[in-house]
Amino acid sequence: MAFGHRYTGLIDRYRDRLPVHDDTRIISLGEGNTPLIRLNNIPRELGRDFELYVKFEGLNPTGSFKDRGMTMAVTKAVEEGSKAIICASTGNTSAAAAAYAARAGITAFVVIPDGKIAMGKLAQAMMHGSVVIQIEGNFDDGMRLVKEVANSAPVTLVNSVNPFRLQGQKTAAFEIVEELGRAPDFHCLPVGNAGNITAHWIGYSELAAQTGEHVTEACTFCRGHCRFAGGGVTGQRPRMVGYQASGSAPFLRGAMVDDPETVATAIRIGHPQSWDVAWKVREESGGWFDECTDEEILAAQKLLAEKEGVFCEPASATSVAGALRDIRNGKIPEGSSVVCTLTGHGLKDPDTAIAQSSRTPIKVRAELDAVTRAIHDNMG
Ligand code: AN7
Repeated sequence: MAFGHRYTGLIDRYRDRLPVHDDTRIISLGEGNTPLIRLNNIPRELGRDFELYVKFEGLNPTGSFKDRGMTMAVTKAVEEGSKAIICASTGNTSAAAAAYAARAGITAFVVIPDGKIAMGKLAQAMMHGSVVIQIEGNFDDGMRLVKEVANSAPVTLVNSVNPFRLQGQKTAAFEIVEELGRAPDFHCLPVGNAGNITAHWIGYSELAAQTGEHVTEACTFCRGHCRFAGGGVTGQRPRMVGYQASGSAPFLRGAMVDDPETVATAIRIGHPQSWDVAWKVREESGGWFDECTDEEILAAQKLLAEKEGVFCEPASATSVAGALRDIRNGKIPEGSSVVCTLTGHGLKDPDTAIAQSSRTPIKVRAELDAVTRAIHDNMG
């Protein structure tokens, strides 16, 4: 990078591929440009030959991939003259909405399930000055309510049903292809509303359209926003694999789930908003959906933290839990390149992390011999 070039966020970087004008006032916190980390220790211990990367979206400004969509949604809301935004959330969308609203100088209303969002996310929504409405219900109840409210009240809905959200989120696929020089063979994501898996497919599809041959059927995945609207694609794209938590796995059940439950509260969602389109992603990409138990999810979270130094939140680890299982059972063949999205940072949910850590702090007297003994006893 040349000296004096400041990274100013993904809209600025990809403005030719996003629905903005030259004079659009961009609301950004420098989101995007997250690291694609190649895992070393976990693959070595597995003894299989494959390239496994994690795209660490927890390093976005508010600690999750939601910032990619929120910079677009809030930029467009402001452009359209909106003075307030609203969302339902399992926590990360509300954190992002609160931060970008603060940046824009507008009001954010966030509707969250009472007692079911991680502490860090609640702290963010409160600290950024959003109006936090806790409902005695789950995310799906909140979603139903905000959709109705947004019909009558002067507020812009910024959940992923807002098409600008997915436009922002598709840029993660651009970054991956730029770094690898090609699309990976498999891309694994945790799935809640299935917005992010859809957004990635839009991104990969747009890139493939640039390099591949256009086919005649319409592109399902641009919703009229991409430059390639009206032309499908045949260029190289990954197989998209979506993993859900077993207690919240409508894509596995083939039907909505009314009482979703999982330790991975971010994906405690039973009525996905991108239901139809996500089935199309699976079909077009030749991918699949699968589920992981809470135990598998937490084990993967811990494995990443202990073996690779990467601390993601439980929901994010679902992608790695599922991918490792499918690498072991050969569904993902040896020699493949695999990208797993780590959607949010581990600091979001300190309670769950502390509860499942292998090591608890050792309490000793504040004296040299006590500290020395603690070191001796715990060497190696
Ligand atoms: C860490 O914040 O839906 O399949 O309200 O926070 O695009 O829904 C969060 C979702 C994965 C699932 N990982 O993404 C919300 C919300 C994390 C998340 C997902 C979420 P989608």
